[in-house]
Amino acid sequence: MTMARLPILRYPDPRLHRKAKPVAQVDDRIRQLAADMAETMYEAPGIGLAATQVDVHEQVIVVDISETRDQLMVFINPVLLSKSDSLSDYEEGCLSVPGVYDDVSRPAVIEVQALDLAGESFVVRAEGLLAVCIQHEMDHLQGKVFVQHLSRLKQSRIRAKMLKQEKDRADDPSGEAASLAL
Ligand code: QAP
Ligand code: CO
Repeated sequence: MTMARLPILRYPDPRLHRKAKPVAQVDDRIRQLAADMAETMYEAPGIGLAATQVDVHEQVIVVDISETRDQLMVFINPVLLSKSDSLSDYEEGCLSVPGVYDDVSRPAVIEVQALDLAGESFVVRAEGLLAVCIQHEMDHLQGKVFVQHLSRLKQSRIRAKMLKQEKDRADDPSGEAASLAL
């Protein structure tokens, strides 16, 4: 299977707010999507990516929080079975919001059921960074970006920062020349 890097949507792209549909069948098309998403995540580099971020509105998530970058987890049609009452804060970031990091409070422990690449159901209990990452990526499938957990003031500052970044990239002729030279 040959893998490809996919373009990542950047906040405030309205397509990040679309709600993903369940995968009807775990077939080669979905396995290819997951492989391409993994390639895109590893190259970024990142620890999690949702299909929504590559403009595919189906319920697929890839996660790898290992230091060695060889513990890929794929969640298809993930469902939250349970969440702890206790919350925990973590400074999150997102490949769709580059350069922005802020604390988000979420349930500390979760239980998630999903399908794997063979279409088999599995359940995972997660805590710590894995719990944060799975919840962050499941939010993407609902059309929610982590900045939406922050205050309206912070959201409008982040939006302005991202729009300026986008403008600066468009105005930069060297970036253009560099990509044309490839
Ligand atoms: C979600 O995020 C996450 O701003 C995955 O310049 C993040 O992989 C879950 C990244 C934190 C739990 C904790 C962000 C890369 C990667 C950036 C990512 C950047 C380069 C984010
Ligand atoms: Co994200």
